[in-house]
Amino acid sequence: MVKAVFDNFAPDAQKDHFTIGINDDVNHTSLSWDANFSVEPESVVRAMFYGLGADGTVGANKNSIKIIGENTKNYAQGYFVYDSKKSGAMTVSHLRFGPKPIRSTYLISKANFVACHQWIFLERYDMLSSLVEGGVFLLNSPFGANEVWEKLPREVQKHLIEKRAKFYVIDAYQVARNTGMGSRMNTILQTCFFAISKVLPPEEAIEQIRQSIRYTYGRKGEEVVQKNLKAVDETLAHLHQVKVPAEVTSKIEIPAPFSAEAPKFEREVLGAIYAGHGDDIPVSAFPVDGTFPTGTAKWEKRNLALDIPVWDTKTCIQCGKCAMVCPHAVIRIKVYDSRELTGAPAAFKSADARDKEWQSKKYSIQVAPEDCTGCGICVDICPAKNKSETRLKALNMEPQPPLRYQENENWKFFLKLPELDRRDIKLTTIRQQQVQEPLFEFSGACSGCGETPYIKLVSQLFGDRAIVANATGCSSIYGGNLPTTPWSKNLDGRGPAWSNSLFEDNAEFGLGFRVSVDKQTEFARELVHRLAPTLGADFTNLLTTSSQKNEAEIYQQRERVASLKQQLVKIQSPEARQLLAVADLLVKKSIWIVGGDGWAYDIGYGGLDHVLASGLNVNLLVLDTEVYSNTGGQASKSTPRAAVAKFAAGGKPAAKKDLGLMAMSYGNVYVASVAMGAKDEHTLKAFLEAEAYDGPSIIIAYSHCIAHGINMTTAMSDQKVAVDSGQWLLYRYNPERALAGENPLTLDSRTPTKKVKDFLQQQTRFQMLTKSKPEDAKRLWQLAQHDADLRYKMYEYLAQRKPEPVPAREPQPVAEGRPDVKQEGLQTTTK
Ligand SMILES: Cc1ncc(C[n+]2csc(CCOP(=O)(O)OP(=O)(O)O)c2C)c(N)n1
Ligand code: SF4
Ligand code: SF4
Repeated sequence: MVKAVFDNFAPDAQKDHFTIGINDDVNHTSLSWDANFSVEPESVVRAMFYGLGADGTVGANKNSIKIIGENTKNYAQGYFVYDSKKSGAMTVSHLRFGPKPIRSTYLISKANFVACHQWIFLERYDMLSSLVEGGVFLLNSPFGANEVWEKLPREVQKHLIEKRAKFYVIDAYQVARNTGMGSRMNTILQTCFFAISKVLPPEEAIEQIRQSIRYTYGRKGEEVVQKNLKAVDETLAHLHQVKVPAEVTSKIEIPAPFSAEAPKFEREVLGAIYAGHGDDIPVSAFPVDGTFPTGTAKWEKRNLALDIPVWDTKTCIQCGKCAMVCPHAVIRIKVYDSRELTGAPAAFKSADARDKEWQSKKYSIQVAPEDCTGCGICVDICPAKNKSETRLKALNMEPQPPLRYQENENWKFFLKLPELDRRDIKLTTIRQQQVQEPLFEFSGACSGCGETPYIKLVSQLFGDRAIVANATGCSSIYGGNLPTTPWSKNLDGRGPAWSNSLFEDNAEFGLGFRVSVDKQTEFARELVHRLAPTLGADFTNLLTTSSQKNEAEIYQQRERVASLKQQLVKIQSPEARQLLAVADLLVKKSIWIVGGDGWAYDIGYGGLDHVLASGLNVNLLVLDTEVYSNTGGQASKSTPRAAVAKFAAGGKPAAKKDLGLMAMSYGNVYVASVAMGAKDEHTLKAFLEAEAYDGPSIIIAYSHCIAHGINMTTAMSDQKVAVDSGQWLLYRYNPERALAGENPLTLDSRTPTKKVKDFLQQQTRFQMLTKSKPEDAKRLWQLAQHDADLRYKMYEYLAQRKPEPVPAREPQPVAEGRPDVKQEGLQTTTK
């Protein structure tokens, strides 16, 4: 839990300036705010605002503090409480204003103003328990003043009646839509606060908001300013007081945080944390060894989407692209026998499977309506147009609320349909591969995140035998932030094992997994050999030498290991007991070392380089957002020239570091540079090759991010411009090809057909400079074009070079203390 504190923000009488104290990283469990503290002077306005991460609530409240602190005699204070999930989690702003210095160094527990900026919170949090008698409740509601009462949960009605609350509603989303603000409703609700609370005379407050809009959004252009001003003007006409009836009439109950179907630990511990009651859980309730169950994000129904995709079975060409790009693994595909449709809900959709190899099977695409974030990426990427109505595709966004319950039933039915046998799925085409079950689902990444589709792909392809080392960054936050994790398991209980060590040592951490797995595999093989007289020569041979290079062979090895374990329990010997403990290590494991560019290019680079040089069989995945995304967008060595980022406010003066080229210089490292939105089949091929390569592999994956200042809905298809302009290259460097006498480098990008500026002008991170420093922007944009031209020519040259004959592969350098690997070299490491 992180709190930023703006304490006692008020004019300093003597010096005529303002002081702000910012106190980050305050662990709120160390503070107490029990009832004794909550006796505060009546003259203090105590307001709590419940918002959604990145919906602008916190920003608007900081702005309100400034307005009050600068323009009234009041002192102002703010605490901002948010968990460390990515945007989309709840934020609570605690604001105090009063005529005297505010000494309350704790959160508000008795508020006289509570604002709920998201309707969905009503069924998740008991927000009104902190409202004092006669207090105000402001609700952003899709229902008007006349109909809202019946839509409230019983508990909320009860609070409003018992506390004799003044209740106001506004459909802020509607005002935002009408005024061209999209879904940004922060200034609208801020206006409501000033209008109701009267901390300032309303006209004066509104003038102050107007001024701060001009100041804050001026850089973004007059159009943005005008939209915000219009939103403020329209607000008061849509703000209505609701007459609170005398009786509770609602039949709607606030549901338990996690469904009753969830296991006990998930319900009682993780569910309680999710509901905000983590401080009440005794330490004894937590796992002693720090391991937590996986597959828990599925209980956390965030219900964020205003609109969700709806499938048109007739228009769909069954390409699988929607499932591939979905950042949250929310849209899924299954192929199954028609008899499975018995008992399907009436609204459940299916079509005949089109793929020749799936003749006579049924095909369904289904969305989890309460897990979808409404990002719209799947619809944007869908290539199938409805011929009779060209504005429509095979997927179209439609309002979620009327579909929620029906699609929930459909989702539950869909989950029960059997998965296709992994051995029967052709992995080289997306249309088939995307049928694989994702074992990374419903992550709390920002809506539309560009990193998560790559991780999901790893989980589909190798998840049932993967071990993941995760560097700190967005991927560790949405990957394993309490209380839940999106890393999950299949029906057989197999799924990735995941851990996060540090930002700076992740590559070494993952290398340790490899070394440890190899050692245990070696020990298991040794024990099998010792037991050969009992197990039989053929079985011993198969168990210890199977190459396990595809799903069918892995399946066979799992069968062998299962049979081995059955035999071992009957053998009374120390070897048998020891082998039982390590027998699972006879099945190939896939080691993934995952992190962002801040880790890979900068802070973890030394370790990453060491791991690449080790020759050991690991797969490094660099989620390249070209900034430190998790901490708010600081420049890394990956940041391209001309981009504005923190620590590069005047535009990054230097070119992006070529990490791929550096890795290639070893000669024995598999290197790929991919951009899923530009060429998805290429991404798939690179992931398969990297994992199959018996040595170190590194994939550098272009990942769009909210930090780029882009339209996230079209971000995947916009990746094409990055590649078409030469700003991002697609290539694969496969040392196996060198061994076969071919050039190891394949340049998969075609000669650029667009200019770099076509890419740069799509993104605020580049455009900002054209407004603030046009001359610098011009120079840096020219240099960026030059960078791209040079890079393309160099890679073209390298890829066209006649290959030099390569001598037979030498044993690779290995870490000391690894005699097993030293003897046998690269070939012997297991995956
Ligand atoms: C040694 C160290 N320095 C700084 C941090 C704070 N920190 C956590 S995540 C992060 C940014 C990660 O950026 P990146 O690796 O690019 O991953 P992204 O968030 O973009 O996915 C930073 C600076 C840390 N955890 N450890
Ligand atoms: S709208 Fe976004 S989250 Fe929802 S299914 Fe489509 S891609 Fe996934
Ligand atoms: S990479 Fe960007 S979009 Fe994805 S979770 Fe991080 S900040 Fe959000």
